[in-house]
Amino acid sequence: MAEQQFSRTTVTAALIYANGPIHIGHLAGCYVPADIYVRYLRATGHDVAFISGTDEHGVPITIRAQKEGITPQEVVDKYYVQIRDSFAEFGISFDIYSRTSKPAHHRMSQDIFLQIYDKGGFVEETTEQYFDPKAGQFLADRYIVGTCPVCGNENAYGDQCERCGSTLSPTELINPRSALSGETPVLKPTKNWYLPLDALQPRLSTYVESHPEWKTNVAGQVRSWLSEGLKPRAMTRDLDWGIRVPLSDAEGKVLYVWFDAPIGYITFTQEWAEQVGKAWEPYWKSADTKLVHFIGKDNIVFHCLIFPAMLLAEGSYILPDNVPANEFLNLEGDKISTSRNWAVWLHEYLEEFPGRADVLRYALCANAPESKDNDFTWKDFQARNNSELADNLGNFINRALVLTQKNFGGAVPPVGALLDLDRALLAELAAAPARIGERLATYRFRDALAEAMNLSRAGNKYLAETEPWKLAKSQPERVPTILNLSLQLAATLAVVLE
Ligand code: B3M
Ligand code: ZN
Repeated sequence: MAEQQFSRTTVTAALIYANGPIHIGHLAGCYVPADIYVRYLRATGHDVAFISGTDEHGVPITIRAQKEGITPQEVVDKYYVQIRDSFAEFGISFDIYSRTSKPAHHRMSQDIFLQIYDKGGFVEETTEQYFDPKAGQFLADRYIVGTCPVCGNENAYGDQCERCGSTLSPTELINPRSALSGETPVLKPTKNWYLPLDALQPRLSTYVESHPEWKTNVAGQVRSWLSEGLKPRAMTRDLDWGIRVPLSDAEGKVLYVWFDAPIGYITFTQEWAEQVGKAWEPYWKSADTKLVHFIGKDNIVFHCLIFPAMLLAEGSYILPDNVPANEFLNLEGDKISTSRNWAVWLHEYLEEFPGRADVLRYALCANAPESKDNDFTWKDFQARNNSELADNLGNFINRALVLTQKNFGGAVPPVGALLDLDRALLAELAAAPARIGERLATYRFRDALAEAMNLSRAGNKYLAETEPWKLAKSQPERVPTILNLSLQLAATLAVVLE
């Protein structure tokens, strides 16, 4: 579908759990590329909605609350504000940054659940689930840990193994234990509503096959899940923190957090559209809308298979056109970890380097884990700041502007007769925006940035070859042309880097 013409683009960036601050791994994996893509679309005159917010349900929130000795509501209130403010200061240009705890989102999630339910889209099933008698509650998702049946990781969660990426059900874990009490849980029957991913698999396969342009790291994961065969997945949970299941026989049950969270993209689009006086439906229901989800690689299955399955079951929504997920960014050779406090936290960076958000944006884009895991090191950050931003880009812009100031009082001088090297530079200038744009449009942000920096390099080479600072006496008629072209290049750099 690469050639399809779209009238508008809905761009989402993952709804991070409001259970901790933002770190550079989140930024490199999802938010910086999403922001670059949106800025590119806006700059080229596209109609775009850039949607994000916090995910405020699920076990990650209640576990955090237990750790901090506060209520789940206090957890999400605290981190929502911190996350929202640090993104704003960092310059991520969301159209809306909302939260899934809002009543409108509860209603939207329940409506979509009921739409699917009324169509007979769920399979109702009573199964034996793990229960912690000591804590007196069922152990969903991260409340239960055990050994991953796929890779042997001893600390896999009940819903997913973070080491190998497999999606799991609690009963698949070997040696399960409660994350609440550490006890071995008992099995107890309970009723839940399942999305029959097995029955939806043929339609999901057709959908995935219609997108051969997906990144190889994304397509590879998706194909491997499909080839293993999808299994029904419960969309409800026996928990008390979350959105109530809107059925009379579902007392004490909430929607699975991965059911309600992606619906947040829809709710927030609606909230944004109301604020700006637009209709929200075209952004989600028109075939000429391109829907793009930016996420990290641990969220691929949910965005490429489970959310599309929900949307197919509901029936009135478009499906994601692309899910350009990045891989992980490590820090100084070690996996970033919130629990081990091994991260560069965005709010701390902004305090330590006031006014220097763009240096971090630059380093994270230049070194983005687009096709494989990558490493962030402070040495590399320093080198990029000094030799790329200062010595290449800063040096060129500085020389072009200072020479213009000195020779022409800051006014743009006229172009005179052109030499071959002037024409070559103009040709490079003319070709650059399309070449960079083509890379941005196809989610190759590192390449796009490298091309922009090559343009700056070409500017330095041009100045080194023409040496306008030496020509005031010998060839004064050349100086206006050289500086005019240099300023054109500086302006182009400003636009493409913006
Ligand atoms: N909250 C996972 C995470 O924070 C999850 C993303 C939801 S996107 C709809 O990493
Ligand atoms: Zn595993």
